[in-house]
This record gives sequence, structure tokens and C-alpha cells, in this order.
Amino acid sequence: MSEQTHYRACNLCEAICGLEIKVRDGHVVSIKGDDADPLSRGHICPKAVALQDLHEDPDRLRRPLKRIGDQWQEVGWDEALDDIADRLAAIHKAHGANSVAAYLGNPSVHNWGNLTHSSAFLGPLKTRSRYSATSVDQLPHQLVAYWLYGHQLLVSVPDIDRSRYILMLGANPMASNGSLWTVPDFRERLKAMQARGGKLVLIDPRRTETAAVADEHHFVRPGADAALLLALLNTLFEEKLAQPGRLAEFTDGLDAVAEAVRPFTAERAAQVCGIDAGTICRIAREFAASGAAAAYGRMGVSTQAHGTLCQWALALLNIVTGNLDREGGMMFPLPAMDLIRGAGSKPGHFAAWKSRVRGLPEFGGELPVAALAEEILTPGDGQVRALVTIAGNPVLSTPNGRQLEQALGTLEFMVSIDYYRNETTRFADYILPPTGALEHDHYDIIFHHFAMRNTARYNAAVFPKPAGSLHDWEIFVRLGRRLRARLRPDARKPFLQRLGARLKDEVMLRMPPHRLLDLSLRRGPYGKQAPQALSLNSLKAAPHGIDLGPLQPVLPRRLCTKDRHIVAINAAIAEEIARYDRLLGEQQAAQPRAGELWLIGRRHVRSNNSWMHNAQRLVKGKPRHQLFMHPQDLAARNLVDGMRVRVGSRVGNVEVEVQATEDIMPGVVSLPHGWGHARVGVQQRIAQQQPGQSANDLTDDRHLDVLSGNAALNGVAVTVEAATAESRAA
Ligand SMILES: Nc1nc2c(c(=O)[nH]1)N[C@H]1C(S)=C(S)[C@@H](COP(=O)(O)OP(=O)(O)OC[C@H]3O[C@@H](n4cnc5c(=O)[nH]c(N)nc54)[C@H](O)[C@@H]3O)O[C@H]1N2
Ligand SMILES: Nc1nc2c(c(=O)[nH]1)N[C@H]1C(S)=C(S)[C@@H](COP(=O)(O)OP(=O)(O)OC[C@H]3O[C@@H](n4cnc5c(=O)[nH]c(N)nc54)[C@H](O)[C@@H]3O)O[C@H]1N2
Ligand code: SF4
Ligand SMILES: [Mo]
Repeated sequence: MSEQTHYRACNLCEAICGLEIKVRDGHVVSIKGDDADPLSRGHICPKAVALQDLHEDPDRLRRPLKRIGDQWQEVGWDEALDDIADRLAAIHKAHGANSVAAYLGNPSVHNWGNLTHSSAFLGPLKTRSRYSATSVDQLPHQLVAYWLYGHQLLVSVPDIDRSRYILMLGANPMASNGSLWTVPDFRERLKAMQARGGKLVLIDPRRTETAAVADEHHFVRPGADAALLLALLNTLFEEKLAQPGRLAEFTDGLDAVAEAVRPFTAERAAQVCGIDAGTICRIAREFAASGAAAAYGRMGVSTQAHGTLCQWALALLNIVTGNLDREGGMMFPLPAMDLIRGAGSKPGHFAAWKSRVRGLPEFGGELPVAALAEEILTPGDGQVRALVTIAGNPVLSTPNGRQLEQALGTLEFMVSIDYYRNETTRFADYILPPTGALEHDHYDIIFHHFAMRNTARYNAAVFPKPAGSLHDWEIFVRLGRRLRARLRPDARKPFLQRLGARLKDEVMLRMPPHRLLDLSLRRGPYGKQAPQALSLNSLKAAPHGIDLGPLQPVLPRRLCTKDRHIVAINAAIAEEIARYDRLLGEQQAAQPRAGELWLIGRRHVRSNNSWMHNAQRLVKGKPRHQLFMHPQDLAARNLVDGMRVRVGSRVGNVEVEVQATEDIMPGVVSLPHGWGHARVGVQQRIAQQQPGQSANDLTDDRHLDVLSGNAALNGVAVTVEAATAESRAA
């Protein structure tokens, strides 16, 4: 057969780069950047090529697996789906809806069928025991967007192509390629900004790959950003630099904000965060004077003890300087398939109920995943007895993974929809493998909501669906049907309502994702706009994607709050600021005890969370999972570079190799997450050759952002000592 060229966006990270994939005889011949993609303009990273490895990986599951003891057996789809529905329904009936929990992992938002159809399966379960990777990630962003702008997805992004100043905290786009900020080719865009006289100021406890290209980098003590951010705000108010401009017409509560941040002087913040007062004041002044500035923060300021406060303060920096919704500042994308204004929009809700054991608040129908293990392990009414995981690996990705592992072993039933037998799915009674990424069509529903330019792109599958396989969304539909038959979730409703719900269901179930896309595109903001009214057909005719132009101001129109006003501060934030003020007063924030160090995480461009270490071409070369530590901290403990050390926290220990580096703040150590593959029952043969250790065997399920319940994965107190001979032998 001759060679064919396919165009397809990469679904591995948030940059959604366009790819040009050449195939012959059912095999990938090459993967390159698609120069004609209006968003990524040819950019790719090394992970794109690993799509081929994923496609060909002999460890990738192709048939449902059933576990009997520690043996795995291939079974047919119908047999598996029937038994799963029976078992889930039985537990549901015996112990109530909340006894069945679900966890949705990160690739759920990168695979559009999961977004459109997971409710077909999870809907009939009607469980409040819902968890996802959101609460080890961006929960504070969503909560703040919901509070300020009335919708959890109304998130603003730096308009880098027109910006003159970016203040960045706790993000490393040179490794991550951007997050809650779809910005393929960050490096070139930054260079262009710098050539225009623009400046990137980075705040991070590690001198990262992004620090290397920034104009200024400042070390900050882990978890102490809130002090810095509140002091920046206070300086703006004190020096009369708070000029919200047109935003003032529809922003309420700015006087209350000024009042609330008054205790946070630059001098006081300097003591806490380690950045001197002069620098703090200078950054505030430069930010206000720029006229096109964006304050942005990601994982380092979300997954820490004051994540929500940090995200709120960042938003307020943009608002009070008039940079929100302004060209070159922080702007809101307007995606072609719009989940904010579209039918079935979910603005969010907060603390409508609490977790059973610890009373943590729900957000948007999900509980913080840091509570999952205790919900399984604690007996009583509502105890979780069955678990469904979809595209996730919480044993490696959520705090106190060892405790979760122990909990999973006690479940009555577990099913995982995943194509790997990984550290989590090995506990399942069934693993249901969906089609691989190149075997289904693709449209990015989520990341166009966070993109620095408005574009739209639909691509057909590269390879036909293999015989006897199912897409994720088809698995959901089949399981959902079976569950409905067994649980009859609407049985108590009046006949007509039941019929209505049934019909709506059937329509949804018969609608593949591309039909839903077509409807949404036609109803969306570009559905009627000449010359290129968007529909599925117009996207099919443009396989490189369609450019919809740079971001435009959208406020106050797009606000989802009452009266379309920004709610600058609410009671919860005001209370949190007061609590933080007290913590600082008692010297309890960001204060390690003698001998302790702060653990933070790290990402690498050749690694993707927990699941791409089975690609030889990504993991080859020197290991990348050492503990980074400052030479000063090594010397203080009589340790040397390259030694094996034992790292301990409240919840556990790991032994790892230590690497000395001046690029980390003294008092801080860094270990990447997603490693720790040396566990019995895992089947990822390449990953197991170089397993590393899991950072989440150290992170603490009790260490949270108090406001949201988001896990504080950064700024965990640890000790480091030499690994003993006997522990090494063990
Ligand atoms: N200490 C620490 N912990 C962290 C982080 C950190 O920075 N530090 N980061 C956190 C963040 S931001 C995230 S997002 C989480 C990620 O945490 P998780 O989402 O729990 O884990 P992943 O490693 O993304 O695992 C993804 C799984 O999905 C499967 N998969 C991939 N594609 C598909 C698909 O299309 N369909 C299905 N059904 N399965 C698929 C893969 O085989 C893999 O098993 O980790 C979090 N944990
Ligand atoms: N190559 C690659 N790309 C990825 C991923 C991946 O695993 N690999 N994962 C994807 C996912 S799921 C996500 S969510 C994104 C994450 O995208 P980013 O947030 O851009 O990536 P991180 O590397 O987690 O960056 C967090 C930074 O915060 C710093 N930090 C830690 N603690 C603190 C603190 O207390 N204060 C401050 N100011 N900084 C702190 C860390 O040193 C680190 O540099 O990346 C995505 N892209
Ligand atoms: S940066 Fe790499 S992993 Fe992310 S979308 Fe682009 S090619 Fe894929
Ligand atoms: Mo993430």
C-alpha cells in the first residue's frame, strides 16, 4: 500500500499541537509538526513521536481483562460488561448510590468521547462519591473563576503575542508546554515578546528550564506565594497604582479588597517568602506601568497550602491594574464549541455537600481526591465499596498513594477503563481497554477554552477502529444501558417524565461525539459568522484547523454572575485572608522545623504524568527521577552527590538517588511525580526497568489548600538522610 498523510492534533498535553502523521500498511512511518496549524505553527515536542510507541506498545491492552486472584484472563466484551453491571448494581442496591465511587484521570479531558459520554455511564449511578485529577491540579483556578466570574471554565490566559510583561509563578512551560494556557511554541512566542521589549519575571523555588529563558527569576519559599501576592496588591493600593479602568464599571468590592490586603506590607512578605521588599515594590510598579501585563500562576501555586488564595490574588492583580480582558493582558478565549454559553453549561457549585469522613467540600459535584482512601477505609453508612477508574492512576498521582493502594485492596469491586495494567488498575476486577488515540477522531473540547488564540480543529481517526474494540464513549454507553436496566434510576418519576428522560437518553446514546460537535459548532459563537460559518463539514474541509483570530475583549458580556458584575471578594476569601494574617502573626505559615526540608515536584519534557514511561525513546538516557538538593543542604547532612538517600515525611519513606544542584533554593528538595513502577502486577515492561519512586508516597493526604480541599503537593515537610546499608539491601 502507498504512504498516506494524516493531519491530527496531539492529545498528550494542553498545547494541542498539530501533527503530520505518515502511515503505511497500518504502521506509523513518521510524526512531524504540522506547519499549517494556525495555533501550533509546526511546533512539537519529543512526546508527539511517542504516539507511535503507544500505538504499537505490546503492553497496551486490546481485550478486556478479568482478574482472578493474581491471574488475568482475557474475556469477551459482553461477558465483562454484563458482570460489571451486575456487580455494580448489586452494591448500589445493597449499600446506596454513594457506595460506588468514580475517579476520572487527566486523559479524560484530552479524549473528547470521555467528555461527551462519560455521563451515560456515571449518570445512572447517581453517586456523590465522584473524584478526579482536578483536586490534585487546577481546582483553585476553577473555584476562583466560579466565584469571580460566575463560571468554573471562565479562565483567563496571558495574551503573550501582544503582552509586554508576564509575571509567572509556579509554572514551567518550557517543560510542561503550558497549562490552563494552551500556548504551543511558548519559546518562540516568548522570544518575540522579548524582542518587543517585553519581560518575563518568574517566581519559583527552582531555577527551572523556564527560568533559563526568563528575564528575571526569584526563588520563593514553597507555599509562601500568598504573602508575596497580597503584598503586591497592597503596594498597588498604597501607591495609588490600582487603576482598573473600564473594569471598574462592572467590578464590585475593590474597596473591600484594599482593606483586606492592608496588613500585608512588602517588608512583612519579604520575611515570609524570601524575596526582598524592594524587589516586591519594584515588581508591583513595573506591572502597573506596563499597560499590557499578565499575572499567571500554575501548579506551584495551585497545589500548595494556599492555592485558592494565590489564584484569587493573581486574578485581582490583573483586575486592579486593568489588565484583565485587555489586549496583552489576561484575556478570555472564545471557543467554537463553547461550554460556557452552550446548552448544558455547568457554571459550578461549591460546598453543596461535604465528604462523609472529613467534611471536605464538593466542587462542581466532585469531592477532593485526598479523601478517597479514608472514604474506602472508614466503615459506616455511605462507605465506598466499589470503585470505577477512568483514564487515571491515582496510586501514583494522589497524595499518600500507599494508603490508597491499601484501600484499593479492600474494595468489594473495582473496574478500570484504561489500556494499561498500571499501579492502580492492577487492583481492578476488570480492566476495559478502549481504542488508542490514533484509532478515534479528535476535537479538543476543553483546551480551546484556555488557548491564547481562537482556533478550531477536527481530525478523523488515523487508523480504523480494530475489529472487536470499543471507544471509551462506546464502553460508557454500553455500561450505562446495562446499569439503567438494573437500577431503573427514574423508576419513581411520573410516567411522562420517565418517557422524556428515556428519549433524551436514547438520543444522547445514539449520538457519537462528532454529531454533538456539529450541533455545538452551529449553535456556537462562530456558527453563523460569514465567511466560514463553522460546522463539522467546514472543519472536515480544513484538516490543519481554522484560525478564528487573536483573543478579543469579551467582558462584561461573557460574565455568568448576577447582573454581569465581577465579584472581587466574597466572605470565604475575606476569611481566608484573615486566617492567613493570623498564621503569619503566629509564624506558622511556610515555617519548616529544624532539620526539615520542603519537598516540591517537577516535570520534564520527555515524561508525562505517570503513563508514558513505557516508551523507550522517551525514557532512554540518564535517569530523570533523582531528588534535587542544594549542595549546602547535602553538606549539612554529610551527604554527597549521587548517593542513595532516604526521604521521609509524615506518611512514608522512599529511597532515591540524590543529585546536587545550585539550581534549587537551599532548604528545598524536588522529586518528580509519576514514577514508582516497581509494583507487583504492573505490566509496563520498559517502565519497570527504570521504575523510580513515587513522590506521592511522601505527599500527605492531610496537607491541603484549606479553602478548596485541593491537595498541597508542593511544600511538603520532609527529612533526608543517608540510606542505611540494611535498607539498601532490603
Ligand atoms: N506529587 C505530585 N502529584 C501529582 C502532580 C504533581 O505535580 N505532583 N500532578 C497532578 C496532575 S496536574 C495530574 S493531571 C495528575 C494526573 O493523574 P492521573 O490522571 O490519575 O494519572 P495519569 O498519569 O495521567 O494516568 C492516566 C491513565 O490514563 C490512561 N489513558 C490514557 N489515555 C487514555 C484514554 O484515552 N482513555 C482511557 N480510558 N485511558 C487512557 C493511561 O493508560 C494512564 O493509565 O497527577 C497529579 N499528581
Ligand atoms: N512534559 C510534560 N508536560 C506536561 C505534563 C507532564 O507530566 N510532562 N503534565 C501536564 C499537566 S497534567 C499539567 S497540570 C501541566 C502543569 O504545568 P506547569 O504548572 O507549567 O508545570 P510544573 O512543572 O508542574 O510547574 C510547577 C512549577 O512550580 C514550582 N513550584 C513548586 N512549589 C512552588 C511554590 O510553592 N511556589 C512557586 N511559586 N512555585 C512552586 C515548581 O518548581 C515547578 O517549576 O503540565 C502538563 N504538561
Ligand atoms: S507539546 Fe508535545 S505533547 Fe504537548 S501537544 Fe505538543 S507535541 Fe503533544
Ligand atoms: Mo494536570
